[in-house]
Amino acid sequence: MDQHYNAQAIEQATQQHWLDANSFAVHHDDSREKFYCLAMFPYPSGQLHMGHVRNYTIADVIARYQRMLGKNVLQPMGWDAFGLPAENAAIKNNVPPAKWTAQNIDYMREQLRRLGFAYDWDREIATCNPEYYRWEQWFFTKLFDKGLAYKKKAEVNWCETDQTVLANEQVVDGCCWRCDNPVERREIDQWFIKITDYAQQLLDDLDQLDQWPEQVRTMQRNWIGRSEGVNLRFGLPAEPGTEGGEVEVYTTRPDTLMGATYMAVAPQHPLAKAAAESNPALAEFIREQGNVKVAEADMATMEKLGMDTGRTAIHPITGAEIPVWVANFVLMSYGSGAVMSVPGHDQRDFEFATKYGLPIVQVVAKTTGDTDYDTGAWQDWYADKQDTVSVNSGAGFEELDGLDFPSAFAAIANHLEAEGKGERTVNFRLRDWGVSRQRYWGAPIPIINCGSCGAVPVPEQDLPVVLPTEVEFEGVGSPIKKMPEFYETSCPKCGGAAERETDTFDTFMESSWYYARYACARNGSVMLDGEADYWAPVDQYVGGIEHAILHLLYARFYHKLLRDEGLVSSDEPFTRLLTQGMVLKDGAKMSKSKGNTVDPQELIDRYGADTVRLFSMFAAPPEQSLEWSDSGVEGANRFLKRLWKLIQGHVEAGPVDALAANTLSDVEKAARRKTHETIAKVADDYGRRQTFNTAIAAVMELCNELGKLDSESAQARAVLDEGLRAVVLMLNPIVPHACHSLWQQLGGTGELLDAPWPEVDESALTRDSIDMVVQVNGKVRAKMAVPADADKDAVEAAALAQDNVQRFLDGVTVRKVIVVPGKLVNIVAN
Ligand code: L3U
Ligand code: ZN
Repeated sequence: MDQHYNAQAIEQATQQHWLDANSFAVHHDDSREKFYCLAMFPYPSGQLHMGHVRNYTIADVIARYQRMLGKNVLQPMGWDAFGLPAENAAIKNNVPPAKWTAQNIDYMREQLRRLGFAYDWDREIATCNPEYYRWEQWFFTKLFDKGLAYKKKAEVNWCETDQTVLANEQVVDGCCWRCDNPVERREIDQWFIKITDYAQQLLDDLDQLDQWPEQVRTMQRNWIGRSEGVNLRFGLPAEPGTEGGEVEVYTTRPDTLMGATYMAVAPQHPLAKAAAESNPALAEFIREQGNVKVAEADMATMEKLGMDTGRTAIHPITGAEIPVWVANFVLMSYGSGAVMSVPGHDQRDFEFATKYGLPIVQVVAKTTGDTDYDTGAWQDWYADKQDTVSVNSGAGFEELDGLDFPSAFAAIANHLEAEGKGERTVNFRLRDWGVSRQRYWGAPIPIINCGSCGAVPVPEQDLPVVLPTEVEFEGVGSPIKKMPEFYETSCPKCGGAAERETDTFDTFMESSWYYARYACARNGSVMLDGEADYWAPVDQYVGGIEHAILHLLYARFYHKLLRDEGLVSSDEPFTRLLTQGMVLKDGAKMSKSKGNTVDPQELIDRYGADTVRLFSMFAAPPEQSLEWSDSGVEGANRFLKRLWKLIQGHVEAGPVDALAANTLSDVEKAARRKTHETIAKVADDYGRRQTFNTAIAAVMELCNELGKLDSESAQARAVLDEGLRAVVLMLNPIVPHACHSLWQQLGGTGELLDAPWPEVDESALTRDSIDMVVQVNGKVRAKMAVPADADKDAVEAAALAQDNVQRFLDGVTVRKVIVVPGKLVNIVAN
């Protein structure tokens, strides 16, 4: 045995052993419970970041722990290989994205191996391989056939710098999530997938996900944004040159309809355009607004501008005529492009009305708290619908006054429905998923555009549509858009000349189903086979909170699509979710642009993988951010050295007697109790709480305790032996290389990877005595040890007998003695 802890040698030998034994390859096994543990696969950006190390260590610890519980554990790894970074690097360094990506994958794979992660590499996938994306293309044609994929012209977020369309979610504060430049809006032909058809299911099934962080479920709920409201119609009187008719609006607050004092329409609304024909100023305003490109995310904060159309609309209940305005914050692409404005109870409408001198009417009053309504200043309660009643409903509608929100909602909705002027409707904030990207480095959209047949899906036998990888970049545009040999083709339907779609898929398409493909990664004849249904759903998913909405929602949606295609039978892809926190340095997020990164490779080279793993698990609970600390890394390394020395000393002292538990001294009993208490705690920390840092702290404490045992006593050495074996088993998920070696040195049987998790000996947990606190009138006055089996009277008597307690009871009368078993005694006296 090595005198000193030599991490590099130990880790190399252990990894070679795992490699030779193919230790992490797994197969279908119905005799054991399966456990599928997955960490979000990386973009092959070049090298591992400390954030990756943290993410993948957490998942590895869980996987290894579950394996010790006897489960059939799958932990795969792969590459989210398409996307902008490869393309940008290609443009910058003049290397084709395919080559750049392959090099990065090779380097990062080596780094992951060096960290000792227990991956079944036989299942590795890279999403840029045609063997992978062909199935995505195939599935898209299925969706097309079902009417779930469709093409439409739509206003999109356009990044001029990256020359691409961005999903709403990729726009952060009005800027591109990648390059941070301001985003514009444009009209362009796009492919969409109908996630809105699944909005209700996606919402309802959140209730099943009781092992997800509540925060993530809330974010998804808000993103889906279900609302119950009313679609209602205002009349339009005929005007010179127009016939009149109706304008439809949607509102979630029909209870405030009596306070609608004007209507606002989008600049592109037909009504606005018609009115502009005889109103040059209005025409100019509309033209100006059409030129302003505002990202959707900025709509809420931008300056609100409007102009009167001179037209009026007829209130569906009162018949009153209200003015119709054009407003820049009303979007043609949302709903009908028109809204009813209730300035009394909507802040945006209030600001607009104040600015343009439109009437503000209070129709809802607060029944609790501050209830003064002042049209001169907005107060947040004006928008409340709780503890409120309707007021000022107007002559003839007095029966509405005094109704609370649900009753007023119902009364008005009923009235509108009876009159044929509106219907109750459920609305979602969620929009269909735009999957087209005008970029090169992605999976080609398997569609052929034919002049006579329109969009025709590529037939199954012609898949995959392979992305050419021998390409040259001129500027940012996609090279395949300039390659006739790629896009010139013939129509599968009519045989005429036709052109391929040159847009590629959003990379979230690949990451929406990769977890299922790992189950049958090498199956070349189908997308998913029975193995997918054996392994899915993922039992534990680990990844960053930045994916709380997009990726996790798309993957949930995709899983339901796969289910409805008969490819899996579960409803949800990820049973339990852990979202790990950021890695910070000096309080800031570690990032290349901030120049505050710590290269994990340097640390591995210097201290070894186990130290890096131990530090990243010890420094913080997984869901919180981890503050980088050099001394923390050194501390982790020192602990491993001490553990190594402790076990070495023990082993060198020779064979150990059998443990005779009922002959132990008090000190030995206490040490043994600590061992078994720690086993129970660590199991709970790993399994239920997932607080690996407290587990490590408990093991460290145990090591300290064990180190104090008398090395001359045979039974003390037996206790130590039991304790050290438990330590090695408990630390195995976190520092598997060192533990592999230590296990052998301790004479542990079999492969540590599959050693069963240590059992808690309940009899070792019993205590002879318990430490209790004694208070007099709530102040601690004494500490005492009482026999563990002492009854209440005995505890009371012992408490009263304490010297210091007696001192405080001098001259007063004991009124009451409260005993909290195992903890404290409080004596009330005066
Ligand atoms: N390929 C995507 C990705 O995020 C994942 C798909 C499933 C959509 C975590 C950090 C990140 C994610 C602090 C970092 C995992 C960097 C892979 C990464 N990570 N920090 N790929 O390569 O936590 O949250 O960007 O779970 O600085 O590592 O990240 S990735
Ligand atoms: Zn055709």
